[in-house]
Amino acid sequence: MSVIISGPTDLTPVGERFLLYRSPAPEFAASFADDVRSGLSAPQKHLAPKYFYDDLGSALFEAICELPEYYLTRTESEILERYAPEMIAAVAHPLEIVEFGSGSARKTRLLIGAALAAQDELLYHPIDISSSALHGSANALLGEFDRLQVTAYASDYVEVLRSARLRTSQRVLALFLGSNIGNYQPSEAVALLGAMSASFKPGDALLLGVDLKKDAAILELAYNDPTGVTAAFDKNVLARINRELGGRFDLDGFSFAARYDATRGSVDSFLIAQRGMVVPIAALGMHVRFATAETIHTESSFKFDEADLSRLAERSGFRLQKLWTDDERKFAVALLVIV
Ligand code: AVI
Repeated sequence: MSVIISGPTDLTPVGERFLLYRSPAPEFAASFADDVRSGLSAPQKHLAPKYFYDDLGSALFEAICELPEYYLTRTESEILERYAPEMIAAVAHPLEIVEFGSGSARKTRLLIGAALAAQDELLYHPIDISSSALHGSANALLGEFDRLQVTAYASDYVEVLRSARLRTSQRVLALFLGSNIGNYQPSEAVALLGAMSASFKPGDALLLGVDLKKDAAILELAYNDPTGVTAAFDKNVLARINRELGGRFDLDGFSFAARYDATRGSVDSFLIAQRGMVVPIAALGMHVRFATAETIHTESSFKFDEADLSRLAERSGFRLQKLWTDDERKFAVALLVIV
């Protein structure tokens, strides 16, 4: 299969079947500084979870996925292992796969394999903030599947959607796996899925991986893991401020806790100041003041039931067509179709 570059000229050929788009870096650097400034100036201090994922943060997240308490990744893989052919068969062919936040794409190979069992060739468009993750996953997948072609986007997926940079020509099966949608506040989730449905055609589909509502103790243990990997993952955002913005956070001065709020359906993560302190951040020319026990909200991880999913689909231009779950109904992969 040969690669034809048409349309956007900002795609760079990396290999015979691999094109890469790289978002201009300065945009990200500027938004990190702006978001840290506004988040740490707010009455309830907050930092956006997307900033967890520099190289160290991504490695810590991979470690979280291996924790016995963090059942999400494992359970989603089980569901895909069992139902990938059924999922692919539920969408018309030939299809292209677009993946938002592809990461290592380890689970995606199950869907790619199932798609290539149903059609001769496949175009896969992974979108991820980390270009090293894209290189690693694309090379592994291209080595495994010789009828696969990859056009990767090293960028924030909101930016890719906003810039209308994504070019697809066949039926699209989009993937947003790993409960990533859970890290958006409900109105943001509607806006993001709405942008996805607006970018594709009626009949195109989205496979959405979501963590299901369940007992608070199980949910909280998945985040308050006893080995402290999740705490290190959260504190890495402070380390990142130190490294990239000249911050002087003492990481030992903060503890970590995650609590399930059943009313909102969200596990909320916080870094908690262990004493009063003033933290300078040189690049921002600011000093951040903390009282003892003051919190920084670092992440919400929303959980869903079927009614939540139907509502989310309806509000964002989709219809919930099918739900695949594991035997214990811990996690679900939902097929949403654009109406
Ligand atoms: C990526 N995201 C779905 C994870 C979650 O479960 O909210 C991130 C995470 N945070 C702590 N552990 C895992």
